[in-house]
Amino acid sequence: MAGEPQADCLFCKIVAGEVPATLVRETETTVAFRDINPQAPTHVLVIPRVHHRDAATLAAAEPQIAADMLRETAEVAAGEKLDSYRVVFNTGSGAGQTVFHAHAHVLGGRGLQWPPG
Ligand code: IU
Repeated sequence: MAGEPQADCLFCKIVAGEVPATLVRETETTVAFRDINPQAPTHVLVIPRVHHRDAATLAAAEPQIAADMLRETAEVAAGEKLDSYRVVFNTGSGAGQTVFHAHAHVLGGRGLQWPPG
């Protein structure tokens, strides 16, 4: 069921503490941790505790938690002392989404090109 933990979801396991992650921040509704394969000096993922396949699905089903996730990206950036940073929601495999639990990438600490690849 939407929102319920999924047994085969890596990020649900991180939320449950069953898979280790380097945590950066936690709130009642979100968890932020360092990406295992960082693409910038700061590369943190902010995820909702509830399971939805992507950020759009989360926003449609639980908009307050989507807002919490977005607010947390700014808290992460402030905590990392980033003046400039990028927030990315890869949505769908064609856009590079590989983990189908909603997440925001927070990237910073180097110059970022536009348009992205
Ligand atoms: P994507 O937008 O779905 O591609 O992002 C998934 C991210 O999860 C990706 O950047 C991976 O490096 C990251 N990740 C992780 O941090 N820890 C893991 O155990 C696995 C993936 I698998």
